[in-house]
Amino acid sequence: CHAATVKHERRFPDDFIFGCATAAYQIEGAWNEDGKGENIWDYMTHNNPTVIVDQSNGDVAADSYHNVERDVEMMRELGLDAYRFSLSWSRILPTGFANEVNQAGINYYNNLINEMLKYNIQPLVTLYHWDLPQRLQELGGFANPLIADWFEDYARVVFENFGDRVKLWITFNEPREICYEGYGSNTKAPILNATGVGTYLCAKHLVIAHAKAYYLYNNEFKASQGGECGITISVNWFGPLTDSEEDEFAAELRRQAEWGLYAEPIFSAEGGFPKELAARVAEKSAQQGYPWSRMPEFTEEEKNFVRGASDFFGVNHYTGLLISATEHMQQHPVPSLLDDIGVGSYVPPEWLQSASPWLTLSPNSIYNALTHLARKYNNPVFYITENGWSNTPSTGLQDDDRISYYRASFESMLNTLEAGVNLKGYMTWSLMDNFEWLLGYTELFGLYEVDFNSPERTRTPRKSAFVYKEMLRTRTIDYSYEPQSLVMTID
Ligand code: GBH
Repeated sequence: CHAATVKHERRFPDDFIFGCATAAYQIEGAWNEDGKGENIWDYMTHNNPTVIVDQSNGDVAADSYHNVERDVEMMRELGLDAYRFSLSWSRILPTGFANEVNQAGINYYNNLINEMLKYNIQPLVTLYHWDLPQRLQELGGFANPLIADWFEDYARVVFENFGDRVKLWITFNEPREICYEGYGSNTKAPILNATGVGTYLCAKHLVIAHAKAYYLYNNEFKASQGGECGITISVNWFGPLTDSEEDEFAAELRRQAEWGLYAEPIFSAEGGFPKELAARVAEKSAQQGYPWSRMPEFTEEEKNFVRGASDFFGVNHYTGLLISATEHMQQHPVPSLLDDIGVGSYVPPEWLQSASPWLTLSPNSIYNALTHLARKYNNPVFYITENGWSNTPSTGLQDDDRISYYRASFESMLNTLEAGVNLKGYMTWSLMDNFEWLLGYTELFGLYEVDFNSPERTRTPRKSAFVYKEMLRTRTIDYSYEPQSLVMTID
């Protein structure tokens, strides 16, 4: 019997969906072409350029608006099952409202979708990846409850135009980044910095907007179109620094503040905001002299409307932090989300560091995050809709750190699958280098390098592209695989 010599290779199931992700403002360019309206990133980068570290913007970006064929060719080179991209609201509805539909915008996305489908590449489409029409921002954006109706109108135009071919919909990309970074601090447009108030208002209105689009799809489109509609939330792993009860509770508070605020109303059995966090904010608000809690309440009707409103849980996962009740405390504005929870965070120096200060390789963090979510929310269908690693422009094509990171992610996903988590797919961030928000073009996440100095925005595969392609082909991790050359072909 040779049982002892049989090598057990861990493999992904054949129907596991592998792909790459991008977002409209970060790649499309053509910011004012063919009738596109202005969005909050156009507005902010044009009127307040110094907020971007290299004073750049997405006016041209990777120029994907003019590169549909090349973009799909890269997907074919990699052998992707799926490609996740986002729609630019103001390219489709220039005023933000559904009074006027821009046919040129519809045509661009039709061409992209049809080109992908020619080669059996499945579209996974995000309706909103941070680029709100500027006029809607002037009316309050996500601080105005009417955003739910405006978003529903937009979603209807989207489902009507693309739903015959798109079967996987994501309403919002990363509510935390929209609400906390955009409204509760100053690291995303519209940099409102309404600390301690903006985050919670936005959170409530956003999850209701999500639910409106979800029920619109469910009630009016699903029967004929047969797709699924979910939301993507950024879920990094926040574990306790020590195994003390205090640290465990501190980590739980941080999880509630980071993603529970958006996940709990939609995916929990009870609905509504996370309890411990809500209690904290109410208590602090009273101490601070507010006549009401800075965290708004849901009516029973709203709670029941939002609860259960998702066919799957999209997770953007990048990294982890260790959380302490007493150590590694930082200063935060008062009031603010982080002051409300008042916990410390720590990153062990031995974790591999990327070009982005916030991004390290946190061991087995996909497994930690997803098994936790699966336990908490009764094991819904999960897709990892982003996961990726940054380098600086000087790294060029030899991106060995990214390869180590992706291999670690694959190991952690295999652990996750073996634990019985209902994980169905995985998208890397990103197919190609792109405009990294406030960091401009100084931190790059692409499997393909983009030459931002060439008018053609030439795309060239990095070493990691070849390794990812091999992992997709074999559905496993071969640590000995080394690309012989960096010449890419379509197989
Ligand atoms: C994703 O967010 C986004 O969906 C995607 O658009 C983006 O390009 C990608 O990450 C890479 O960053 O600057 O220290 O204030 C991931 C979650 C949260 C990660 C905000 C970066 C910036 C923190 N992001 N964080 S900081």
